[in-house]
Amino acid sequence: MTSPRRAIIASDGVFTYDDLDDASKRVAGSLLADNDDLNQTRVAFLVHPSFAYAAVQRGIWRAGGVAVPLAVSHPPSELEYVIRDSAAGVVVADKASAPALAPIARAAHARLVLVDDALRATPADRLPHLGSNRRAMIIYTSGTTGRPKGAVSTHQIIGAQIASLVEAWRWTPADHLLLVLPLHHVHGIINGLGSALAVRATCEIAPAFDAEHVWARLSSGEVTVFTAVPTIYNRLIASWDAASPDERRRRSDGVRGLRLMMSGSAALPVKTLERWREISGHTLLERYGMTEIGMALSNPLNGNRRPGCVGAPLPGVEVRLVDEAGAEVDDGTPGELEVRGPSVFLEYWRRPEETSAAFRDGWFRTGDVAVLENGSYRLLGRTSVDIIKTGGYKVSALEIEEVLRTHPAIAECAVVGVSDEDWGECVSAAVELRQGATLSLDDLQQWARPQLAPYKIPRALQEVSALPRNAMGKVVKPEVAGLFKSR
Ligand code: MLC
Ligand code: AMP
Repeated sequence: MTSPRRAIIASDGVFTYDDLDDASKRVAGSLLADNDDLNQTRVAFLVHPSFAYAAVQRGIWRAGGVAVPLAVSHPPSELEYVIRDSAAGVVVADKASAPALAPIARAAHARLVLVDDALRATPADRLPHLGSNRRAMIIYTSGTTGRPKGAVSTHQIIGAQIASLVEAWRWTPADHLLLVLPLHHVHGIINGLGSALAVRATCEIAPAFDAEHVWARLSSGEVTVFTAVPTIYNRLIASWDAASPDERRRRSDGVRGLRLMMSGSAALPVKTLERWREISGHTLLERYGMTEIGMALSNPLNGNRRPGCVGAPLPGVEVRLVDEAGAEVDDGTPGELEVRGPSVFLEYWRRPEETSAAFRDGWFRTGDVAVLENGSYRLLGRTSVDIIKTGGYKVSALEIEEVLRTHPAIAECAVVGVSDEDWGECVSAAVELRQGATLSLDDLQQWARPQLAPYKIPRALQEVSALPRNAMGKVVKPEVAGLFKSR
């Protein structure tokens, strides 16, 4: 007799698909209490990457709720923003996050549920019928205006996003994914956990990224699929470089056995792609996606993966490149990338105007500029200078500036992304100080820590007597970025 298929391997144990079914029914039972259906109540949850995370996510869905994943790395002020903005009726916390979440949930009049209690609850005996057009998930994402917006997807949209990847990358039940990404963004949620569980493969979840642990697992011969951001590959390369010759050989021999290694969420430097190929024998499959659309473009599973390019549309996805007036451009001419199809999100939560501004004639405007060259798209940049990608995280310069302006020493500031080999871009702040004030980078970072996620905290600080401005008085961001590059 074969042993039952392992669904999840994580720090909280090894679990089968039956275990996951049972645990998610218990979570649903706990969430439903005396109700038949959560009727799209938002359930914000902060559960470290683990089996419990998957059980809670699925339990919320089975109870008819909308899953709102919270970020493990976020300080209380950012957690509170998401809980309030999503108007969460329930907040689910694991042991580590309960102390921070309890007062926030209380102040927001949301019911607090502890994961351990939910996993021990009586399984729901009757689960609601879930129409596929119901809202299922809200992922918070930074944009060019204001604070992060909640991108809403339905069960149908999530299904379409996953089905496209399963088809393109030929996921099968024999796959074994090593998942090291945070679970509040699509890369980890859809490309990782969602795809693996959709085909009943094994998903091995690391509590956090650790280069030595990842190398041990990649060279074990058990893992078949790995997906990560370029910064993670840079870290793995640095770890390989630091290893002994024997260890390097062992790692390189072991990693060759994987069937698929992917990179995304930020541009993969050609240097990283080439170095990884030398070390592992794999040409990373680079693909392009976004919170609002899931994945849109991918290099081929079989066939030529072109360095510096993100490939062609994934199954079910339509893309076009347009000029500023919305007219399609010719091949070889740069244009803004627009996306259409069943995997595009429904709306920004309770922001109808921003939702309608994000679409043009039914096409979602990504804000990314690309060019089509010999059938493969190459990304050239973004339409806004105020979006920064650092370590694969998207952050809004404007949001950080709003916070920095509340610092008592800062009169005015401008935040930019400065290119960086390790992080892609580094959050950097130029500041005009108030008369007589002084400010060190270290002091600024300490001060910002309770208010901003670690990846939003400035890594470079430049004091200026006056920010560079144009004739209209608007800060010229490329010139601000130049201040850091010239240092
Ligand atoms: C953290 N640190 C940073 C930083 N982030 N420094 C500069 N820039 C950043 N962006 C600092 C911390 O403050 C800390 O400093 C030190 O680095 C270690 O922090 P950490 O939190 O432990 O970082 P680490 O684990 O090393 O994180 C690196 C990482 C992580 C690459 C593993 O950034 C990560 O998981 N990125 C993936 C993000 C992701 O999944 N994006 C997908 C979005 S969806 P100190 O001084 O305190 O030691 C999307 C769509 C798509 O984009 O297409 O996929
Ligand atoms: P997010 O909003 O966090 O989902 O990030 C989406 C953004 O990440 C996209 O709009 C792109 O700017 C960027 N991105 C994703 N994949 C790639 C890639 N392969 N190359 C360059 N940029 C990418």
